[in-house]
Order: sequence, then C-alpha cells, then structure tokens
Amino acid sequence: MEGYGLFLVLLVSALLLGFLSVLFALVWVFHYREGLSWDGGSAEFNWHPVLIITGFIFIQGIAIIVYRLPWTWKCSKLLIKFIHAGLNTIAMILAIVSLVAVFDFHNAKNIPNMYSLHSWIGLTAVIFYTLQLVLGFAVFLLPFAPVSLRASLMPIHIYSGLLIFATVIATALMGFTEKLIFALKTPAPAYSTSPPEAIFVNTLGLLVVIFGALILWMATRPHWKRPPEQNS
Ligand code: ASC
Repeated sequence: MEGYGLFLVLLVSALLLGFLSVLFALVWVFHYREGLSWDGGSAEFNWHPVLIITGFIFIQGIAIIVYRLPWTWKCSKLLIKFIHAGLNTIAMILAIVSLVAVFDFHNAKNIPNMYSLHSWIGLTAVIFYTLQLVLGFAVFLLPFAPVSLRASLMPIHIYSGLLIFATVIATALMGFTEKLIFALKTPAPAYSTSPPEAIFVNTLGLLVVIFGALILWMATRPHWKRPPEQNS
C-alpha cells in the first residue's frame, strides 16, 4: 500500500481529466460544430471524436488501471480480468463504430479514405487493439493456456497495451489538428488566427495528453501492482 494516498490523488485527477475530455468533445461537436446524427453529413462524422475520446481514450485508460485499484484487491482476480476485458471490449466497439461513422461520411461526400498519417496509424491501432483483445482473452481469461505461456506473454501484453494506448492518444492529436485545419478556413476564421474553437480543441488535446500521462504513470509503478493471489 506504499504511496496509496498519491495513487488516489492521481486516480481522481485522471477521472476528472477523462470526464472533462468527454465533456469538451461534446461541447466541441454541439457548440462549435453540427451536433450528432447518422445522416451521411458532418453530424455523422462528429461521432468520431466523441466515441474515440469516450471509448478509445477514457474507457481504455480505466481498463488499463483496473488491476491497480486497491479496493479491488480483495475481489477475485478472475472478476477483475472480466472487468478489464469487458471495458476493453466496450472501447473496441465504440472505436469501430467511430470508424464506420468516418468511412460512411467520407463515402457519402466523396471524400477519399485512408490517405492521412492519422488514418494509417489510427486504423493500425484499432487492428492491433482487436488482436490484443482476442489474444488476451484466449491466453489469460480462458482456462486453457499453461501458466508458463501466460508468464512469457504477460510482458508483451503489457508492453503492447501501453504502446497502443499511447499511440491512440498521439493519433487523436493528429486528428484534432487535421479537423481544425479542414474546418477553420474561409469563410470560417482561419486556424492561424486562433479563433475560440481552435483554442478550445487545442486545450482538449492538452487534457488528453495529461490524462494519458497519469494513466501510464499509474500503470507502470511497480509498488502499485495488485499483490499476488494468496491461494493460487
Ligand atoms: C494470468 C494471471 C497472471 C499471469 C501469470 C503469468 O493469466 O492471472 O497473474 O497470467 O499467471 O504471468
């Protein structure tokens, strides 16, 4: 329980940043943009940032640190594994729906797909996230894999999970910049003149980076690890 007070401060800060990021995404699309709908127009595209920030950043971040919540240490490991896998499954579904929204919007408007670095890295992240989830389920949740296989794959599972999470945040930052450059040009005030929407979305980018920094810190301190099972 070393530094447990600090862990709680970081956890509450991360939760506040996560909720604030989702709120900022909603204010962005409803106040500055066209709102949300599923109509082949910009309001359909807007599901993309909302679902990515909610699912692929906030929910994925919480899924990463569930094992480290001290009050879950008395729950069975299997239950926490189900919560970890369940949150990651929800995040994966929201990420896929958010990609469908973008492709559907592009196709309706004859906008090309998959030409930007944002799209290359982002689609790669969703594919690897899905592989990570399927492999994690097969190896760590189903009762078939021998402990030796689990032990040798665990460092890779942890490394690739953290790498995907950090990559998702980097990809979101590219997406913010892309969208601001596309949306804020004449007749709208140019991005380069720092209109309120640009400042607001840049701030959202900062919030997401700090959220990610806190999650990665909490997930990598060895003394905040869940203690080993007493009876297994
Ligand atoms: C699991 C699990 C662990 C690891 C360990 C190998 O499935 O619950 O603690 O894999 O057995 O590192």
